Amino acid sequence: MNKVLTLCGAALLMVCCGPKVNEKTFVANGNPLITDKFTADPAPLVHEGTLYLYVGHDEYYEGQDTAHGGREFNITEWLCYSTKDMVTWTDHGAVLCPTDFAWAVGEAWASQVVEKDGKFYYFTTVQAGEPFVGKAVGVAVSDSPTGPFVDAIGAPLVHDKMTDNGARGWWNDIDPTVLIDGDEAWVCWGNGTCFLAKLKPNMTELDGDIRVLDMPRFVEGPWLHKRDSLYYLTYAGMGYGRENIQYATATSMEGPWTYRGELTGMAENSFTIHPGIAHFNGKDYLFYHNAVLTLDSIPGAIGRRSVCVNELHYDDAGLMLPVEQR
Ligand code: FUB
Repeated sequence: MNKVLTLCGAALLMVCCGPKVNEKTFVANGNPLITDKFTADPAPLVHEGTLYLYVGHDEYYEGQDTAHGGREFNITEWLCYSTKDMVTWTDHGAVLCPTDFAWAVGEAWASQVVEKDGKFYYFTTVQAGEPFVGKAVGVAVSDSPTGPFVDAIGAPLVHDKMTDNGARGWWNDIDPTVLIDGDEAWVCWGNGTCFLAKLKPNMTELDGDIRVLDMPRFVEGPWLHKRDSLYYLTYAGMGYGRENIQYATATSMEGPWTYRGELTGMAENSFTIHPGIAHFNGKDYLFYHNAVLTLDSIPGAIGRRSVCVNELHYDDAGLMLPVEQR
């Protein structure tokens, strides 16, 4: 009996980030959208009349303000929120943690969740241990948008040895975005270099070569979406000492891509910015983050950001109009 109880306890401990029983609701009151936690790297998913929003939980630690080289970020769980009207939101808590990947050794960076054939695939950035080393792209899967998610592969989908060690080296394999386009699925990611590959129908293997897209001033945080027959690649580009959001369009995922310039200015008080785009209830939205929130007297900073959302508009030619952050 004791042995059974011990095993159950161990199993519960191993499920770090399952669905929570104590889901809370809150009413959005402008930006930042989430005001009881620092949050970053928003990734919306619209599914059956609900918008799910996945974010990284930026957590404060002592010494953070003098850290650098990626250590200024401390994200040990990914959170999920949902809404049916962009006003009332449900906080589902942490739905995935890096500890849910046996090969991970550290924290969590940006992600995107997509749905295919009733399964939800969480493409995310994980710090990998030996033999992979460096930031890697992992995939977790669930039957529900709020988890529990489990590692779908048992190893990274993309790791450092699979891509050129160009700009940023060990952390160029971050920030996956996935577009499902009919029978095809594409994954794009990168820091310093913008990588693109096809996914096999199982969503857990690359199909063919990894390509490099030449995106002007590309830094990180790509986001793929399609509207009518136009493809959009929106990303955090280098602005004027800090990142802003820029984008390119193409009439085919095979390219060529046409650079369309800046979509936003730089985020207030934040070196980084990170786009997430969704069409929901007849409107278009751009999610991003800044760092204006102060929590328990701890001010926002590079690793203590806040997710925001503003409406997005297109012109008659399908180009996205500049978004004012407010
Ligand atoms: O949140 C950590 C990193 O900061 C993300 O992976 C980047 O996109 C940037 O927002």
